[in-house]
Amino acid sequence: MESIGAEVVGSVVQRLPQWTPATLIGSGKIEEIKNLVKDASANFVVLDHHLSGAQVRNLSEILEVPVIDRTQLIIEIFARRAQSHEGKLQVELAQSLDQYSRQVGAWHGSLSRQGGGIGTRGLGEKAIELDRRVIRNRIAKIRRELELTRQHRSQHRASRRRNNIPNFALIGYTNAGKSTLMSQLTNSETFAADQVFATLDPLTRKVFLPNFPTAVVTDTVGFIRKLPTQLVEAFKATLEETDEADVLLHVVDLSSTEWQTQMDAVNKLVIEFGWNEKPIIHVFNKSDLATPDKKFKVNTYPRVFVSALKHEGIDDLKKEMGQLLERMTVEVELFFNHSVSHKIFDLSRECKILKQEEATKGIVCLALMTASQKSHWSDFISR
Ligand SMILES: Nc1nc2c(ncn2[C@@H]2O[C@H](COP(=O)(O)OP(=O)(O)OP(=O)(O)O)[C@@H](O)[C@H]2O)c(=O)[nH]1
Ligand SMILES: [Mg+2]
Repeated sequence: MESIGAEVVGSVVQRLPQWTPATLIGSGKIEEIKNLVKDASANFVVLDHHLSGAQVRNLSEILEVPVIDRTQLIIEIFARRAQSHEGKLQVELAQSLDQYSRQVGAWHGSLSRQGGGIGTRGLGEKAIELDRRVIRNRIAKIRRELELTRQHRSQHRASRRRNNIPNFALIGYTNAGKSTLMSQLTNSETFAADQVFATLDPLTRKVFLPNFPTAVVTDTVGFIRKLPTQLVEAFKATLEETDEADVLLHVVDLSSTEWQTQMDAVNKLVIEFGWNEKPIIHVFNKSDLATPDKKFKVNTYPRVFVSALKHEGIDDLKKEMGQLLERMTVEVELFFNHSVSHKIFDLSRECKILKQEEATKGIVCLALMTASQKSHWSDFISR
């Protein structure tokens, strides 16, 4: 809540054995919340559950303050963080998709209120139909615009791919310390802040690893439990960047009391996005704050304990990253005619050259290559 500059003045919990269609929660609970709102002079109420458009309206009417649900709160946070044109477009798409789904709810709501089915279409419904068309058009327009920025991005990606530089993607629960770790790994300034979703745009930088020529690291948007589907679609571009990654660095905030739940939430999303085939290094961060006993509870490998803030364990992490890439490579022999010997310079920037020898008509190189590097250099591979 602090993320939108709000302060929590009270909270109530209700387990729902059954729900009330018009308001989700029962009238007793509503009364309790209403008193709480009055006592604390609260400005608005957030429900950690999905609400239909009709439920939002009904609850706001009864409680006499604006009511938002979990999805709207998260989109609101995203909206406040979005900096770039693309980030703003993504938020706009999420908002429109959310609005659209609520309109669908409103339509069903109005139908049930009229007590009718087919053949009882009222005036209100026509207005809603019009609204829906406007939103649908807007969604289509934003999608087109986003598609353009995506194409632009994939061209960038293609040029990076031309170099075949191995790519690590930082993933993890929001606020785990991905951006802080990114700047420690790449000796750069990356925007890190103690707020959820500080990073909305993917960002890629070079990292220097022991035993490996070049690799890049991409910082991404943080994950959360029950990620609203509207946001998954809207932030697809960010996720696509991770799609391309050779290795994932799953950053976990070990100091959080929720670290296991957060880790599970991220693991679930990794499976949902189909990234579970990728090698993953688990990075347990904020070890400066974590109690020592927590380390013993960690039984995930490969793993590294670090404190991005205090620059502890960063070299261990780099070593692990380098070793993993090495394990992903095989020895390949390449032959370069004298006329193309300048290519060896490009090769040396991408992979480790173990041996280089003059032959009569050219130069023979022995290099360590990843699968994608092998396919890129296939013309020169002699064995
Ligand atoms: N004590 C401590 N704090 C850390 C450490 N690493 C990061 N932080 C703090 O944790 C907060 C979140 O860090 P970020 O790097 O912005 O986290 P993030 O994962 O990029 O967050 P999102 O972009 O919002 O997903 C910041 O206040 C950091 O200073 C650490 O090792 N120890
Ligand atoms: Mg970040």
